[in-house]
Amino acid sequence: MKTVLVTGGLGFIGSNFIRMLFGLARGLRVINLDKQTYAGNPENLAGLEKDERYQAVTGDIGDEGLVSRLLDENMPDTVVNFAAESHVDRSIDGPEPFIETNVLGTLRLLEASRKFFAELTPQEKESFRFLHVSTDEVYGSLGPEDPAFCEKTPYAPNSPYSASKAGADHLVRAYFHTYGFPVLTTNCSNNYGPFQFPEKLIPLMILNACEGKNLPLYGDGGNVRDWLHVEDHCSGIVAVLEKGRLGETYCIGGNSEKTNLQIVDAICALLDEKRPDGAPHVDLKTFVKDRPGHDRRYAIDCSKIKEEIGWEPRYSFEEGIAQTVDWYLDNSTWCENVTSGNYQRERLGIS
Ligand code: NAD
Ligand code: TDX
Repeated sequence: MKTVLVTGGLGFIGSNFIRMLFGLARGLRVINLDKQTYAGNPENLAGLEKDERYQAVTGDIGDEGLVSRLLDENMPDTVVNFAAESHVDRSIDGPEPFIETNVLGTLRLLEASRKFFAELTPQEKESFRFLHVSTDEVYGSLGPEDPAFCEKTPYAPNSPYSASKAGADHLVRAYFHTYGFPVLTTNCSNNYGPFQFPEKLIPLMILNACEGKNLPLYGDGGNVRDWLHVEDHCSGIVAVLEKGRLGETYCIGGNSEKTNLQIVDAICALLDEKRPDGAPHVDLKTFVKDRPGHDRRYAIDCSKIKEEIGWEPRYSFEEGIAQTVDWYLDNSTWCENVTSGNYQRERLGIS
């Protein structure tokens, strides 16, 4: 990798990925195309603005003209697509932006990239990669005794979010089979770690608990997710870019299945120790109305990426959650700017 076009790099995973890339290779250039939706936070990459290896572009992956111009001007050898509407609850309230960005946006990004690829020299074609970042949610929901999802599991998306990601995955697959466009797809489990927007379970619970607010558990709190530390996810993506077989998909998981109750209990226990507040934090747990169509269990079998590529997660859940709680406690300015909406002031032109 020499020049990488990253999309959605101001979000949670994309920003962690860009920081990891710069840590891996000094000579690398990164162009970050991000629409700066509510989830795109320039503070996630604070300090990089003046780095000449980094260029931030505000724009939409669905703007094919803009994507074509960025490709022609920068001649990347790698495109990594993180850009998406990513929150299941928002997709239930309003599915359309999910189709716009996740399906149509991905299509236009693919189309611009395919046309760019067609004009490359044979040598440039050899090293070009388009990696699409997807989710385990496309496989639907598991029963308690079912084997974990793997690359052969049939698609069965249950939410507008997962349906839109499934649509994008199918387009990516079709571009390989129809046009010979060099794609790779990764389907990962629930990420957690630094810089995650506090609409998602783990940061929401940490910040609510710190403020003495209720910790809302949907349904009976027994839904299971397979938690993957974001650094492990990003190292998995790098490994797939380096060693993955074109046209293949790779499942990336954390080998850490937990119920939502176990997650909240773990966070509360850590906060009792690090931020004692009189009463135990678990007293804030509240059971609320369930999410419609709430998938019961996700789990990933990562044998393929382990056997073919040699990747496996490094973080245990206990290590990862302690590091994550510490990060939120140590980064109160980032947290305040996110919860107050201040991180959007510049974009919205508010002085
Ligand atoms: P995020 O919501 O934190 O960030 C998404 C980013 O994409 C934001 O910076 C946003 O501004 C940008 N964006 C949105 N629409 C855009 C558009 N039309 N054009 C350009 N940029 C746009 O998401 P995340 O949690 O970092 O997830 C990144 C990717 O990983 C997504 O594709 C998501 O589906 C996938 N994924 C996430 C998880 C998870 O647990 N967070 C798990 C599996 C897969
Ligand atoms: O307040 C809450 N209470 C609660 O019980 C929230 C926000 C969530 N939950 C539950 C719902 C899920 O069972 O916690 C679990 C995790 O919820 P989210 O953090 O919203 O994640 P999930 O719906 O599992 O989807 C995430 O992982 C897969 C990401 O948001 C997706 O982008 C990714 O594809």
